[in-house]
Amino acid sequence: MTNSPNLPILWTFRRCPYAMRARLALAISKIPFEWREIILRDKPAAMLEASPKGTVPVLVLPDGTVLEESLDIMSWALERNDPEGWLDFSDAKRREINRLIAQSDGDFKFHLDRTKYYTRYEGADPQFHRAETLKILHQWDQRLSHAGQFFGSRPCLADMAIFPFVRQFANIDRQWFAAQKLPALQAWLEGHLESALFTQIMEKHPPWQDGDAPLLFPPQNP
Ligand SMILES: N[C@@H](CCC(=O)N[C@@H](CS)C(=O)NCC(=O)O)C(=O)O
Repeated sequence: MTNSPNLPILWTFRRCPYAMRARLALAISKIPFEWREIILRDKPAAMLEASPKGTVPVLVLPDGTVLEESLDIMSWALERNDPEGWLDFSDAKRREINRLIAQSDGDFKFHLDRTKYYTRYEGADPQFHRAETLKILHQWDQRLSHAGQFFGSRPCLADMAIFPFVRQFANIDRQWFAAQKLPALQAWLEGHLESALFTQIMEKHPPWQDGDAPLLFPPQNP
Protein backbone atom coordinates (compact mmCIF):
# COMPACT_ATOMS: atom_id res chain seq x y z
CA MET A 1 0.00 0.00 0.00
CA THR A 2 1.29 3.51 -0.79
CA ASN A 3 1.82 5.38 2.44
CA SER A 4 3.20 8.73 3.52
CA PRO A 5 5.36 7.87 6.47
CA ASN A 6 5.13 10.21 9.45
CA LEU A 7 1.85 11.78 8.39
CA PRO A 8 -1.47 10.95 10.00
CA ILE A 9 -3.98 9.41 7.60
CA LEU A 10 -7.54 10.73 7.65
CA TRP A 11 -10.28 8.48 6.29
CA THR A 12 -13.02 10.92 5.44
CA PHE A 13 -16.19 11.57 3.45
CA ARG A 14 -16.69 15.06 2.07
CA ARG A 15 -20.35 15.54 3.02
CA CYS A 16 -20.26 13.92 6.47
CA PRO A 17 -20.65 16.58 9.19
CA TYR A 18 -18.56 14.56 11.64
CA ALA A 19 -15.75 14.34 9.08
CA MET A 20 -16.12 18.06 8.32
CA ARG A 21 -15.49 19.03 11.91
CA ALA A 22 -12.45 16.78 12.11
CA ARG A 23 -11.07 18.37 8.93
CA LEU A 24 -11.81 21.86 10.29
CA ALA A 25 -9.73 21.20 13.41
CA LEU A 26 -6.89 19.54 11.49
CA ALA A 27 -6.84 22.45 9.04
CA ILE A 28 -6.80 25.19 11.69
CA SER A 29 -4.09 23.35 13.64
CA LYS A 30 -2.02 23.19 10.45
CA ILE A 31 -1.18 19.56 11.06
CA PRO A 32 -0.47 18.05 7.64
CA PHE A 33 -2.24 14.79 6.92
CA GLU A 34 -2.97 12.37 4.13
CA TRP A 35 -6.55 12.77 2.92
CA ARG A 36 -8.27 9.51 1.99
CA GLU A 37 -11.73 10.17 0.61
CA ILE A 38 -14.16 7.26 0.81
CA ILE A 39 -17.67 6.35 -0.33
CA LEU A 40 -19.80 5.15 2.58
CA ARG A 41 -21.34 2.24 0.67
CA ASP A 42 -17.93 0.96 -0.46
CA LYS A 43 -15.52 1.33 2.44
CA PRO A 44 -11.94 0.32 1.71
CA ALA A 45 -10.70 -2.79 3.49
CA ALA A 46 -7.68 -0.79 4.72
CA MET A 47 -9.99 1.61 6.55
CA LEU A 48 -12.01 -1.22 8.12
CA GLU A 49 -8.79 -2.90 9.19
CA ALA A 50 -7.82 0.25 11.08
CA SER A 51 -11.32 0.87 12.43
CA PRO A 52 -13.79 -2.02 12.16
CA LYS A 53 -16.72 0.11 13.39
CA GLY A 54 -16.85 1.58 9.90
CA THR A 55 -17.65 5.24 10.53
CA VAL A 56 -15.79 8.29 9.29
CA PRO A 57 -13.78 10.21 10.26
CA VAL A 58 -10.90 7.97 11.31
CA LEU A 59 -7.45 9.32 11.96
CA VAL A 60 -4.55 6.86 11.96
CA LEU A 61 -1.43 8.29 13.57
CA PRO A 62 2.06 7.37 12.41
CA ASP A 63 2.59 5.31 15.60
CA GLY A 64 -0.50 3.24 14.74
CA THR A 65 -2.87 4.91 17.23
CA VAL A 66 -6.38 5.09 15.80
CA LEU A 67 -8.79 7.92 16.63
CA GLU A 68 -12.26 6.96 15.46
CA GLU A 69 -14.44 9.69 17.00
CA SER A 70 -14.61 13.12 15.40
CA LEU A 71 -14.42 14.95 18.75
CA ASP A 72 -11.30 12.98 19.69
CA ILE A 73 -9.70 14.02 16.41
CA MET A 74 -10.61 17.67 17.06
CA SER A 75 -9.13 17.56 20.57
CA TRP A 76 -6.01 15.75 19.39
CA ALA A 77 -5.34 18.38 16.72
CA LEU A 78 -6.15 21.40 18.91
CA GLU A 79 -4.11 20.14 21.85
CA ARG A 80 -1.12 20.15 19.52
CA ASN A 81 -1.77 23.53 17.96
CA ASP A 82 -4.68 25.87 18.62
CA PRO A 83 -3.74 29.14 16.89
CA GLU A 84 -7.28 30.58 17.01
CA GLY A 85 -7.89 29.61 20.64
CA TRP A 86 -10.80 27.23 19.99
CA LEU A 87 -10.04 25.55 23.32
CA ASP A 88 -8.79 28.62 25.10
CA PHE A 89 -11.40 28.71 27.90
CA SER A 90 -11.65 28.11 31.64
CA ASP A 91 -12.58 24.61 32.82
CA ALA A 92 -16.09 25.81 33.65
CA LYS A 93 -16.56 27.23 30.15
CA ARG A 94 -15.11 24.05 28.63
CA ARG A 95 -17.79 22.08 30.45
CA GLU A 96 -20.43 24.42 29.03
CA ILE A 97 -18.94 23.99 25.55
CA ASN A 98 -19.08 20.22 25.95
CA ARG A 99 -22.70 20.41 27.10
CA LEU A 100 -23.68 22.40 24.02
CA ILE A 101 -21.91 19.94 21.72
CA ALA A 102 -23.65 17.08 23.55
CA GLN A 103 -27.02 18.75 22.91
CA SER A 104 -26.14 19.00 19.22
CA ASP A 105 -24.83 15.44 18.91
CA GLY A 106 -27.74 14.19 21.01
CA ASP A 107 -31.18 15.82 20.77
CA PHE A 108 -30.46 17.97 17.73
CA LYS A 109 -29.00 15.11 15.66
CA PHE A 110 -31.78 12.78 16.81
CA HIS A 111 -34.48 15.09 15.45
CA LEU A 112 -32.42 16.09 12.40
CA ASP A 113 -32.05 12.44 11.33
CA ARG A 114 -35.78 11.86 11.79
CA THR A 115 -36.57 14.94 9.72
CA LYS A 116 -34.14 14.18 6.90
CA TYR A 117 -34.17 10.38 6.85
CA TYR A 118 -37.69 9.79 8.25
CA THR A 119 -38.26 6.78 5.99
CA ARG A 120 -35.46 4.98 7.83
CA TYR A 121 -37.25 5.34 11.18
CA GLU A 122 -40.50 3.49 11.52
CA GLY A 123 -43.34 5.78 12.51
CA ALA A 124 -41.21 8.94 12.48
CA ASP A 125 -43.21 12.06 11.68
CA PRO A 126 -40.87 14.49 9.91
CA GLN A 127 -43.07 17.52 10.77
CA PHE A 128 -42.86 16.73 14.47
CA HIS A 129 -39.10 16.23 14.35
CA ARG A 130 -38.57 19.37 12.30
CA ALA A 131 -40.49 21.36 14.92
CA GLU A 132 -38.37 19.84 17.70
CA THR A 133 -35.18 20.71 15.82
CA LEU A 134 -36.48 24.23 15.34
CA LYS A 135 -37.00 24.64 19.10
CA ILE A 136 -33.29 23.95 19.64
CA LEU A 137 -32.35 26.32 16.81
CA HIS A 138 -34.35 29.08 18.50
CA GLN A 139 -32.38 28.56 21.72
CA TRP A 140 -29.14 28.73 19.76
CA ASP A 141 -30.28 31.79 17.83
CA GLN A 142 -30.90 33.54 21.14
CA ARG A 143 -27.45 32.61 22.36
CA LEU A 144 -25.75 33.68 19.11
CA SER A 145 -27.57 37.02 19.14
CA HIS A 146 -25.30 38.26 21.97
CA ALA A 147 -21.93 38.29 20.23
CA GLY A 148 -22.21 36.33 16.99
CA GLN A 149 -20.59 33.04 18.08
CA PHE A 150 -21.60 30.60 20.82
CA PHE A 151 -19.01 31.75 23.35
CA GLY A 152 -18.27 35.35 22.43
CA SER A 153 -17.28 37.00 19.22
CA ARG A 154 -14.66 34.43 18.20
CA PRO A 155 -15.47 30.92 17.02
CA CYS A 156 -14.54 28.10 19.38
CA LEU A 157 -14.80 24.33 19.47
CA ALA A 158 -18.58 24.52 19.95
CA ASP A 159 -19.19 26.60 16.81
CA MET A 160 -16.97 24.39 14.68
CA ALA A 161 -18.34 21.12 16.06
CA ILE A 162 -21.95 22.21 15.55
CA PHE A 163 -22.25 24.27 12.36
CA PRO A 164 -21.77 21.31 9.97
CA PHE A 165 -24.93 19.77 11.48
CA VAL A 166 -26.91 23.01 11.20
CA ARG A 167 -25.78 23.11 7.55
CA GLN A 168 -27.12 19.58 7.12
CA PHE A 169 -30.47 20.60 8.59
CA ALA A 170 -30.66 23.82 6.54
CA ASN A 171 -29.99 21.86 3.35
CA ILE A 172 -33.04 19.64 3.85
CA ASP A 173 -35.22 22.52 2.64
CA ARG A 174 -33.27 25.73 2.13
CA GLN A 175 -36.33 27.82 1.33
CA TRP A 176 -38.09 26.76 4.49
CA PHE A 177 -34.94 27.34 6.53
CA ALA A 178 -34.45 30.83 5.06
CA ALA A 179 -38.05 31.70 5.94
CA GLN A 180 -37.56 30.97 9.67
CA LYS A 181 -36.93 33.80 12.08
CA LEU A 182 -33.42 32.84 13.14
CA PRO A 183 -31.39 35.91 12.17
CA ALA A 184 -28.34 35.38 14.36
CA LEU A 185 -28.14 31.67 13.61
CA GLN A 186 -28.60 32.20 9.87
CA ALA A 187 -25.84 34.86 9.83
CA TRP A 188 -23.57 32.61 11.92
CA LEU A 189 -24.11 29.67 9.56
CA GLU A 190 -23.57 31.81 6.47
CA GLY A 191 -20.34 33.21 7.91
CA HIS A 192 -18.93 29.74 8.52
CA LEU A 193 -20.03 28.39 5.15
CA GLU A 194 -18.38 31.31 3.38
CA SER A 195 -15.13 31.12 5.34
CA ALA A 196 -11.84 30.30 3.65
CA LEU A 197 -11.39 27.50 6.18
CA PHE A 198 -14.62 25.78 5.20
CA THR A 199 -13.90 26.20 1.49
CA GLN A 200 -10.51 24.61 2.04
CA ILE A 201 -11.88 21.52 3.79
CA MET A 202 -14.69 21.02 1.24
CA GLU A 203 -12.42 20.44 -1.74
CA LYS A 204 -13.65 17.59 -3.90
CA HIS A 205 -11.49 14.51 -4.27
CA PRO A 206 -12.07 11.16 -5.93
CA PRO A 207 -12.32 8.14 -3.62
CA TRP A 208 -8.99 6.74 -2.49
CA GLN A 209 -7.75 3.59 -4.13
CA ASP A 210 -4.96 1.31 -3.05
CA GLY A 211 -1.80 2.33 -4.89
CA ASP A 212 -2.81 6.02 -5.24
CA ALA A 213 -0.12 8.61 -4.64
CA PRO A 214 -0.80 10.21 -1.23
CA LEU A 215 -3.10 13.22 -1.38
CA LEU A 216 -1.62 15.66 1.08
CA PHE A 217 -3.47 18.30 3.05
CA PRO A 218 -2.86 21.17 3.00
CA PRO A 219 -2.24 20.84 -0.74
CA GLN A 220 1.41 21.15 -1.67
CA ASN A 221 2.37 24.27 -3.60
CA PRO A 222 3.36 23.48 -7.18
N1 LIG B 1 -19.63 9.31 16.64
C1 LIG B 1 -18.99 9.28 15.34
C2 LIG B 1 -20.07 9.30 14.27
C3 LIG B 1 -19.53 9.27 12.85
C4 LIG B 1 -20.60 8.88 11.84
O1 LIG B 1 -21.69 8.39 12.19
N2 LIG B 1 -20.30 9.08 10.55
C5 LIG B 1 -21.21 8.61 9.53
C6 LIG B 1 -21.16 9.44 8.26
S1 LIG B 1 -21.79 11.08 8.48
C7 LIG B 1 -20.79 7.22 9.10
O2 LIG B 1 -19.61 6.99 8.89
N3 LIG B 1 -21.73 6.30 8.97
C8 LIG B 1 -21.43 4.97 8.54
C9 LIG B 1 -22.20 4.57 7.33
O3 LIG B 1 -23.09 5.31 6.89
O4 LIG B 1 -21.91 3.49 6.79
C10 LIG B 1 -18.02 10.46 15.24
O5 LIG B 1 -18.25 11.47 15.91
O6 LIG B 1 -17.01 10.36 14.51
